[in-house]
Amino acid sequence: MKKLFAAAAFAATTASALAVNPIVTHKYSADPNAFVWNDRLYVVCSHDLDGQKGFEMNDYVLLSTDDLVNWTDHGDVFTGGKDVKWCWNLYAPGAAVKDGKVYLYYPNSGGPIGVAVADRPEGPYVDPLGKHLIGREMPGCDSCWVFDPAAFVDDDGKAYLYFGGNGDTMARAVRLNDDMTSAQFPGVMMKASKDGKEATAMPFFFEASYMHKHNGKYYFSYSANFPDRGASIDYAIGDSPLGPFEWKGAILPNWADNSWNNNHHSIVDFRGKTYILYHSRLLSNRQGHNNVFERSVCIDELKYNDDGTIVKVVPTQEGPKQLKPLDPFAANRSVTICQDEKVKVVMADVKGKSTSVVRASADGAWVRYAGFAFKSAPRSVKALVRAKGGARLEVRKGAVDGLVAATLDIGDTKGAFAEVSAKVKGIGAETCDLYFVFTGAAEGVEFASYSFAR
Ligand code: FUB
Repeated sequence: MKKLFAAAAFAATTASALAVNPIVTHKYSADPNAFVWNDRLYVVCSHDLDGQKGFEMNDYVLLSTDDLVNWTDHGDVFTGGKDVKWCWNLYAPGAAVKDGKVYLYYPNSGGPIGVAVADRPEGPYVDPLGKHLIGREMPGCDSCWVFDPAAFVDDDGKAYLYFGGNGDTMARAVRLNDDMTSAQFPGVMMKASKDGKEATAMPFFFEASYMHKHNGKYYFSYSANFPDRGASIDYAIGDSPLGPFEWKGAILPNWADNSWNNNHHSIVDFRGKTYILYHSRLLSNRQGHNNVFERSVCIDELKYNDDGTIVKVVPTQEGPKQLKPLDPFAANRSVTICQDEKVKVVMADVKGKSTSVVRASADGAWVRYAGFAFKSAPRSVKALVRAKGGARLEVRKGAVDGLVAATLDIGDTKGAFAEVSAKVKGIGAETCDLYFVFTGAAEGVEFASYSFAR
């Protein structure tokens, strides 16, 4: 009996300590560009396709979080050929928030770069120019690759766009005008001194430009080349957004799970701490694919030394600590997920509104929600679901094979979303993770939201 109890307790602890990197496990995501909107952290990412054999991406995925552990998948928010007519092959995006609007900068693969505007991170995004904003033909923009745009808005409101790739003389920047949709030319070449020598180029620069500010200093970071630096994320510090800069080495050396893969990052302050988001092959490796084109976004904390240099980041599978618990009694979206298996997130019409929902179509498919704070014991749980042919949804505590706290029987909902509910047993006033496990879901269940009641 003692042994059984110990095993259960162990299962519960390991369950909550399970990896939260990568931040999304039901799809591949890359090139994370993070920004804060209404005190929530958003990340717009390239959307690597399952099994892709090159960079075939055609849309951007939007993820967001309030606690750094459970991430909302808002679905694809910007699609080449649809939201923008002249651009199909979407490589790394850059986003910026200014005066209550979100500006999205996007390259058509290796260039040129366009801009789209929205009133909120989820879009819809409108391409106001109908053509590119930055091209190689523009003065001072003669980079080999006019891509990987990163927008930076300084404290004085002045904005800049960084871009370029494929060589240490290829990093470029332009000033953006106040409208954020036009730029001032000529562009300038980004340079940094190294070992006290005069700055003639950006040492080892390859791609993935990024700019952030800390304590009045400007940090230009980028993915360095493969032969010299193994695609590590390097950085240089300066006193102004356009330099001069001094090269400081690696922020994030490439790690074993991402060896021989490219990398792309962004750095963001959120609720008093700084985080770096980057991609890696971690998920593809776990699945045994080891596909360099199946990348996944990860997050870790970034710290500074007293002299302003950055403490090298050691990538983790655990990621940062959860900032706040989930409220089980609130109306929770099914797509705010810590981890999952055998599910997809798809768009569905839920009560007249197109929204992202979880779709399970395999037996044993599950979704993990981490860190609920039950202030009192729940008596029931309800979920909004749509199913063909019926299925069962078990709510399990602490682990995928943990205690069954509730079983929701889902009948055929005849094409519409319908509410199902069940009694809850075995959850007290406590903090725990919950796993929603689907059985008999072969014909497909869509799951939109849930909440507990006392
Ligand atoms: O995702 C396609 C390309 O790979 C990006 O534009 C580069 O930064 C690299 O991450």
